[in-house]
Amino acid sequence: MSNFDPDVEEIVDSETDHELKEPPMYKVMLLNDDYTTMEFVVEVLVYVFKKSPEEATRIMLNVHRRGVGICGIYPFEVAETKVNTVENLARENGFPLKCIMERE
Ligand code: TYC
Repeated sequence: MSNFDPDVEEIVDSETDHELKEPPMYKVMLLNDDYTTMEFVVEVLVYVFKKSPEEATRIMLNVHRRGVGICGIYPFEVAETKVNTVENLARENGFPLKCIMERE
């Protein structure tokens, strides 16, 4: 009996491809809360996520209305650094702002 299974072959190929060419990407998201000021969230989006003030305001309002919103999509270590930077800035400024990452 042959072990050849075209579906398995396909999966192995695409996993190998993935590791060689495309690092796994992570969505970095802000969560809404009742205490962090809108101004601080906009500053974080400009400073950490390099958004224009207009785009930062749009993302902040989206998070404010919907509870969660995407700030950007990055490789693991970049995403992790941004999450840590946001949480450190929030803590230093006395805000409970939460930033999370999730594999794409
Ligand atoms: N809801 C906050 C307020 O009304 C603003 C806010 C927006 C907080 C986005 C966190 O990720 C956030 N001051």
